[in-house]
Amino acid sequence: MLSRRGLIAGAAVLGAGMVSRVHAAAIPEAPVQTSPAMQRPLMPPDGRPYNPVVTLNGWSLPWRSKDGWKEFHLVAEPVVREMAPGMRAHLWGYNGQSPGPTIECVEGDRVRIFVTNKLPEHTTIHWHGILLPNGMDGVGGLTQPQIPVGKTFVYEFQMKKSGTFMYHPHADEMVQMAMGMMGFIVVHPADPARHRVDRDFCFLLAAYDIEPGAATPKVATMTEFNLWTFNSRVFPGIDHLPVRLGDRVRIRVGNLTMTNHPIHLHGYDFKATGTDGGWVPASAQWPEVSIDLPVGAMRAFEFDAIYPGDWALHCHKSHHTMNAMGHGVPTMIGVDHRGIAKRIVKLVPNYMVMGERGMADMGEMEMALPANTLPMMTGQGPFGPLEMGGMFTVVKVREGLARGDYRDPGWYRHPPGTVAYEWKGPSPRG
Ligand SMILES: [Cu+2]
Repeated sequence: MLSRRGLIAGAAVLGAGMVSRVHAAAIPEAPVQTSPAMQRPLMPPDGRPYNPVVTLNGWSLPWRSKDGWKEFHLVAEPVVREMAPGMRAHLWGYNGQSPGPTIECVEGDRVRIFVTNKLPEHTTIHWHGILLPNGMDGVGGLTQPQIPVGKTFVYEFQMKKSGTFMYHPHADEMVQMAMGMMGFIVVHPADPARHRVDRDFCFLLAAYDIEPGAATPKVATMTEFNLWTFNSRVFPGIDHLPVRLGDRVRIRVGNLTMTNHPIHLHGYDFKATGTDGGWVPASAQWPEVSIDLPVGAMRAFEFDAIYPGDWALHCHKSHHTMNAMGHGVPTMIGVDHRGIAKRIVKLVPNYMVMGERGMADMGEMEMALPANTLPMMTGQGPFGPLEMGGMFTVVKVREGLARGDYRDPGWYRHPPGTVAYEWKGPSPRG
């Protein structure tokens, strides 16, 4: 059994040596998720009740209750993440996925998190936004020794307040975060009636630089990323958000990229109700239709889903709704380059000229791409190509969905006479 002194001393003392010698049998198993599909919300099997969140293209980590503690086990390791059908990235993550599983618990819970390092280098975990003892803060070299390769460290703290937080390494950060190491933490209110919503979604923003045809991110990239992701997925691989008409909806977003992302929801106005600092009092909430996610921050926003339809949810930086190959393409709008193209094709048989009328053609073009590469603009909607990529998905508000049903309800069927239509009268002059 853990001594009282061991409990207090925490990570530094409960190094891998002690854990493996004394507590080997006590380490909870580390569940692994191999599918990038959204898993059903994890209803708490024990402990105090709460309304679980849904992680886009992700899952929540099961725990074990032991002597008044909730015990979780994270394994830092290389993973293969499908970013969208047709492209797999070689990332680093936790328990089989990047991002790692969402950790859910309740305000007041005492949590013990075992962290096993199966990476090729040392790591730590920092618990972003959580109020905890200094020695549990996870800053390698500052508050604890690094977790060596092959070792397990233990973090123990009590969740002082509810809210939206995240975890990520504080060791060789540039590399480890560029490789996808991050995860979500949701601490539910002790009273489940407080801040209650019907559907509670969460995802992290992450950016990668993976050359077309390659699978491993370039870790030294600072600004020129080419894959802008929700939970390490890009459109059209990002889960849609199925919502029952009338539901109160919360969307929690965290930003672990190196730039800001104005996340825009169509069809609704909403209010920011939380940050990683805590809940925003009602008197301080104002209406928005876009919410800017600063670097290293979380935002939660809420709305009543009273308008049925398929409503786009995306980053408003237009380069962030494209996939790789979007850069280095000259602007050719208005340039008649047919003559030039003919001459180039004689020299370079597969040369393709594009962009004379804008770049929308690319959305429907079947271009030859290197293996393991997604088109820059892609996706099919009920009316044709969507011409999107990157940070784009759809909130699907529908009548008659069952509570807790997160299956894709298909495309919205617009009532007759409610879709923009072609003018069939006389042509305008000019
Ligand atoms: Cu963005």
